[in-house]
Amino acid sequence: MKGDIGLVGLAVMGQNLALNIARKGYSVSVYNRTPKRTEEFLKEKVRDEKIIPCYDLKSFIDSLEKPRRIILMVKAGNPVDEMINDLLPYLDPGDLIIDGGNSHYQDTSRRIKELKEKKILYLGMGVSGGEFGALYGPSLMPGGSEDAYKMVEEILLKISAKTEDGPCCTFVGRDSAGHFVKMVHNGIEYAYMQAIAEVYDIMRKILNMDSKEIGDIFENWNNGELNSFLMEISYKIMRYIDEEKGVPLVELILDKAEQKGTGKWTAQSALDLGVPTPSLNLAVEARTLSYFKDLRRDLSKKYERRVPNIPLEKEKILKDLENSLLFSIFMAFSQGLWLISSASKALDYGINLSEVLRIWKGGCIIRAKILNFLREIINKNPENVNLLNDEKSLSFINDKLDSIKNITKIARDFNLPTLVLNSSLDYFLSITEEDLPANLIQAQRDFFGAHTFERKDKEGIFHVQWEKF
Ligand code: NBP
Repeated sequence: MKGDIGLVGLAVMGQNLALNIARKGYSVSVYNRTPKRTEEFLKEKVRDEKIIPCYDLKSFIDSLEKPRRIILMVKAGNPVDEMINDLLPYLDPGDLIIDGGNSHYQDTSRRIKELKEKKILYLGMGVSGGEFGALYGPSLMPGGSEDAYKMVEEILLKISAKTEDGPCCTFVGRDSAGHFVKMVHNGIEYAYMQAIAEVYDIMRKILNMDSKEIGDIFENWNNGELNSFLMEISYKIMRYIDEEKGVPLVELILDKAEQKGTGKWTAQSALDLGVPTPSLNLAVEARTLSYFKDLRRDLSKKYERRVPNIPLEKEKILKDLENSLLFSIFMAFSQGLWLISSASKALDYGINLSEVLRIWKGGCIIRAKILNFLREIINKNPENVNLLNDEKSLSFINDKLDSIKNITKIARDFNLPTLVLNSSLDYFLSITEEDLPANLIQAQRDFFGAHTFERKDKEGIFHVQWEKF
């Protein structure tokens, strides 16, 4: 038996993706740098799936149908380059490598160029959905050359998640478009998670709700407009009881958030491309701040906070919290899509935003009911780079504006940080304000650096001597 497709890297994602492909009727050759992992995979996970274990690269390559199609699911960064270099001597022109890891999009661009010279096709493919998604249907974001995509389209469509709008896989765009879109997906994911966490903080510390009660409210929200994977797992987390201590496990988890870099890359690329994404950026900062647990503990003792005696209407605050989450999530998606659209123009990706929203509807971590609403807005005017620029958005946002103002004010009064909720509101207030104080910034720049300025009252570029030396 020959392998229809090969997969390298049998950690959690690779194992599940291999099983998913094999369960769709394909034969899958697998290889892992450390043979023990392949042996364990075979023993513990593989049943009657057509999996061909290979323990050296030559037999792996020989086991594959030509032209060869090989998915890499190895750790992002150097391991991808090392693996490509190890594979190259065995490959023939026309063979295809697909990097399914979270590679930086600039690495993917470089690899596409390098491999094109060697006549090897390459796809950079974002895969979202974690281990469950990889096994039962991920959201797949392949980008590169369309010819390369055609070589694996059938398999990718079959293994991806399905919604009423079709399989959650499409050819995202040219060059590193797939990994760029996956990166921004993760940037939005950071903001989405942080917004939920900030709302949770207000519920537990200001409304004095316990985890079970918070779980019930989250479940209730999940049945409405906030329906989403992240809302669903959040209410399930609230109900999970630690066997040893008999209390909700979430209350025992140390408040230090880890990160693997895709959120930071999103913020960096937004800064490079000059697109405002404060909600995404502040979500990264929130994780970084959380990491300084010891310092926070020490400083919290020095700067004691008084709890104000303000009357609270719990039901109203809960409604405002639900609205604030919707508001912030809308802003996170709006910023992320603006970033994708700018990158698509700057890097000539040719990305279709409606298609991106469609393939995010199932399988991935940011799948959410709100995507239908966002897609309607994009479909009305595909050139609309800013989702706020729409009649439907206008009423959606106006309905929630008082709520987010109220919530961010209450959080301030009670000394609670709400980086993403605040930045979502400030982003909105900035982008919808005609007259910003940037005139003073320009004057200051011209004062100390002769950087010049434009004027409202006449055309031209100006500089004045603000002070006699
Ligand atoms: P990891 O990111 O933990 O990578 C482990 C795999 O990389 C193992 O198979 C390991 O082989 C292999 N590897 C390493 Br490390 N260095 C190597 C090298 N120099 N040459 C060859 N192989 C090497 O695995 P993962 O969590 O399954 O993720 C795989 C990819 O998918 C990553 O890029 C990740 O960011 C991305 N991703 C992960 C998730 C998720 O939920 N985990 C979701 C979406 C995307 P070994 O067994 O010999 O050490």
